[in-house]
Amino acid sequence: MSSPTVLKLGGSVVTDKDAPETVDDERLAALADAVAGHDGPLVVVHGGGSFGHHHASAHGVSRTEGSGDPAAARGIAGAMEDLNRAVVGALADAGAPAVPVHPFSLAARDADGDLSLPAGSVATMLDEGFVPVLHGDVVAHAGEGVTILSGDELVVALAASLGAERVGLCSAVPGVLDADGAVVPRIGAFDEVADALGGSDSTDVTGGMAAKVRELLALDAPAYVFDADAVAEFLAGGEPGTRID
Ligand code: IP8
Repeated sequence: MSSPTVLKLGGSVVTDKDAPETVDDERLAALADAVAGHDGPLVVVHGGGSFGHHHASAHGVSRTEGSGDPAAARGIAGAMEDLNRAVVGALADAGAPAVPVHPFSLAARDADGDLSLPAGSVATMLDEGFVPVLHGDVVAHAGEGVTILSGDELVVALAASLGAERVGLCSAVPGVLDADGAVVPRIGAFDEVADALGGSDSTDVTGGMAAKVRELLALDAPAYVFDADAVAEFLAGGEPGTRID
């Protein structure tokens, strides 16, 4: 298999984040057209948006706070399956050979929180010409029941194990922004953006981007952060938004 491209569609891009369990059909259809036009092996990962996050907070489950309640696991996993069905359906309607992959059935975390994600099934799907579509999910976590597995963690794990050629993160922002709100074109080391992203110890909102940049810097493949308008450019081999490598 030649090296695949890994593309994440952020939850805020494919859903209406303000309305529980609502797909942004128009935006999703436009993204699906861009994906269907791609030539070459491609893995798609999507986030939770107004599907997963709503159920995760209702059940008090996060990346570190687990739950042993099977109803919590079913509720979160079920909502994400619903969103995945919508994303796979839109990609199929646009002509992409998309197939669903549910990470809850594949992955696990050990007691230290480290993720194992066997990627053999995804690699074989790629060899067979499919576009596997994974999503943020719950994951069985030793000693915690289930915790949340984010789409970003999946992207990093898959890019490493599949030897990805390029990684794209499509989110609500046009790139990693500096303190003045301008897109940083290229990041080669965390120090270059530590101030703008709130340093290495911050958590939550800014910590999200800081943690993402750190993880993407650790990959062999170049990663790009861009918004929905730039997906076609990225898939055509262009360099939109922020390049991280
Ligand atoms: O939106 C979270 O994935 P993310 C998935 O990529 C759930 O952080 C289930 C909340």
